[in-house]
Amino acid sequence: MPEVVIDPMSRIEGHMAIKLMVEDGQVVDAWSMGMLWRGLERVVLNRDPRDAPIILSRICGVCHGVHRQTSILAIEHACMGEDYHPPDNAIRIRNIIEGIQEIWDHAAHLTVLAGPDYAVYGLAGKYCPGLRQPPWAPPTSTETATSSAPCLEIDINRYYSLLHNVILPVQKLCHEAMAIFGGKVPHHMTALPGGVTVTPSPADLALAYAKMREVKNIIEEVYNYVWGTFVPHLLDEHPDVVEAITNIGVGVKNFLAYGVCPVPENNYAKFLDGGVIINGDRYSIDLNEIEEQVKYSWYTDSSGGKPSQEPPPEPYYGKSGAYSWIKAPRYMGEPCEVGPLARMLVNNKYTPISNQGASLLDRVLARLEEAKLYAENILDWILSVKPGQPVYDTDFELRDGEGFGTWEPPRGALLHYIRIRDGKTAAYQCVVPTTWNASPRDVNGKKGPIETALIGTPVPYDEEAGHYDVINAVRIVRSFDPCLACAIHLITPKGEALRVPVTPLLP
Ligand code: NFE
Ligand code: MG
Repeated sequence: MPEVVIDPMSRIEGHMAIKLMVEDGQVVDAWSMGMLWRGLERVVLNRDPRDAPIILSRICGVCHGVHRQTSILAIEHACMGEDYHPPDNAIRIRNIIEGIQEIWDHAAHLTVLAGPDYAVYGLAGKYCPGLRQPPWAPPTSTETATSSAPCLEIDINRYYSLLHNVILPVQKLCHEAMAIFGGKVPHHMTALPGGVTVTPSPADLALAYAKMREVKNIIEEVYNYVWGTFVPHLLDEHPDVVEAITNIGVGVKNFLAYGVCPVPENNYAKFLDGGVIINGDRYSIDLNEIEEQVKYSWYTDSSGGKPSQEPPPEPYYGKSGAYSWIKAPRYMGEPCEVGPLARMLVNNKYTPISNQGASLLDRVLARLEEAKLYAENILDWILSVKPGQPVYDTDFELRDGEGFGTWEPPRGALLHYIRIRDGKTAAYQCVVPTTWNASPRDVNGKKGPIETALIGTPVPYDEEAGHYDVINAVRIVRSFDPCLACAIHLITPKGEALRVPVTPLLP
């Protein structure tokens, strides 16, 4: 049976590879592989716990703020207990930073991480001749799509126009606004256990408000175009395309979200709530139900377990049967999809177009839904900051204990766990969104969400080009917005360069 390997898979954000088994032009099996080994969970051990948020922010240059935030929440829980809240102003400023991160990041997805897959190729699975771009390179042709290819209205010129007139301005405004609250971007530096160190003046708030109002207007324009023109056009004129993109990329149909952004004005209820949907049933989150498995990961078998009990990850490259540096997190033993679609479904804020409850198209549209939600609310959050009121809790004290931080970065549910002993970090674990979505098989052989989503995808053999056309498989993987830097988060603790072949023998 033909094997098709897509490697590298991600445009930026670490090294991912996908292996497909193809039969009769369809994917019949799939393997998701994280091909980089990093290691920040080990780097923070035996250090002052307050180093952890600063070091762990460097897990990723894309969702940088979220690891700092989640680490801070874990430390606050460990030191001050489960019900601890820093001053309301600090919570508001942290929420604003998160909201801006979400909008910026969803725009990045459209800009480089997934957008070109739709601009350069037709939606129905055939690519537009003359517009194919080599991997990792900018498009070299500016020819418009031929009318014979099913490209709808999307072509490379429209993509460039979208990029220059919509997405880059949004990203620029977002970063300018985030720097007002975070001091700099990426890796903002104002949040710390006990609060934040920034005291925005009324003029700062007015400037941030003006920038984010502009962002809101642009996001709303895109949203209105997509729902007012693009989707109706698709449904009316191209039912075959709708059929195709709502029937592929369905996934495991289990969804998990921890919830995010406690709102002081609403008794600290989360702006987006947490919950888990397994086989259609809804549960509240119980962190004890989470386990990271390593049967198919390049770690020693004792490296897995519940996040509060796992030892630091011990690499075992070459382990028999293993094929990824990513672990396999499971909830009640089940693989779960995390991310915008999971959040929107858990919060009843999105109704899937696919009658299967999830699809490639639904994952993309849920991300847009979430961008609009943040853009609408962030203006009120900026207005809610009260200049002159405290931003730091002087009663915060570093104490021994253990704690969880949970949060919702753009790509989904994020958990950090810390144990503090004798004033030092004695144990640390991060269970990261892409670890869930891009996970390999588990002890029971259950595939991860991306692996499952790929099954059944049409991968026709292109006689003329002499290879399989994998664009739909690529789109499905990228609809999860994978970030491998986040998913693996490890470097060698001795600071030595570690060399491994990036295309090892596969099982
Ligand atoms: Ni590197 Fe990240 C987000 C986190 S994904 S981007 O969003 O945490 O695994
Ligand atoms: Mg981890």
